[in-house]
Amino acid sequence: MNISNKIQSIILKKKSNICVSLDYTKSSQILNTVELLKGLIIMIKLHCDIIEDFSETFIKKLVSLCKDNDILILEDRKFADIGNTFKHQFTGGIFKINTWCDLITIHSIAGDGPIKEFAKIKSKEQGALIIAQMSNKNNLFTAEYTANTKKIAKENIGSVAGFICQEKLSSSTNLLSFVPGVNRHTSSDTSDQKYTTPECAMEKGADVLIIGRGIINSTNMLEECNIYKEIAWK
Ligand code: 5BU
Repeated sequence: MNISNKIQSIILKKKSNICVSLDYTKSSQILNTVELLKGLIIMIKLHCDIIEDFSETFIKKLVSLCKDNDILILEDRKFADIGNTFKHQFTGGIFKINTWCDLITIHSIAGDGPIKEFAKIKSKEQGALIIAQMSNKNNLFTAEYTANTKKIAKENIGSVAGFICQEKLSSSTNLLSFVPGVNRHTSSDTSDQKYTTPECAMEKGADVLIIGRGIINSTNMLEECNIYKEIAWK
């Protein structure tokens, strides 16, 4: 099964389209939160390079927990370099992202080079999300850049599973829309993040909602996650 089909089948099975962004610095926080929310979410998003105690033992535990509970792992590495450097960043260093991720994020600023490289080295079930729009204020994305990014995605269906975006960008079931910057309580953070509500993101055609602090900073994560899940499912 390709990754787009797998995502859709998990969404239907778990009646959820929630990806929780686990922007924690300690591996135990990640494992504990997945354990708590495992029935409500379909995906977790990581920034592996902010985890202070990243280790092989941790990632093995995480992969096994996620596999047992139909949770996909998205590494939000935002690759943006030439194909050859991408290859080393994806497969090498201390993270060896290719050995544990289901999905990665890639910028299209370098053109289709990194995507083409990814297609060569990825496993059959891995996919890339291409960043077509961002949520924060003052970003440099333009309509033309987004249109060119859509073109790269269409030409690389199979390795590209969808977009990181703020609205639905394709009617193809092979190119899903993943929307970050979702929060039901606030419209911004103390930095540059801009939030939309879960209702608004769904109205604009999101397939998957990516929610970080809206859930992980809540005093009752389970309840809060369930509220997002129910709003989006409705
Ligand atoms: P938050 O806590 O819900 O604000 O976290 C949002 C996450 O999504 C965080 O990990 C960001 O790096 C990520 N993100 C984003 O917020 N906006 C974007 O346009 C992209 C990624 Br691309």
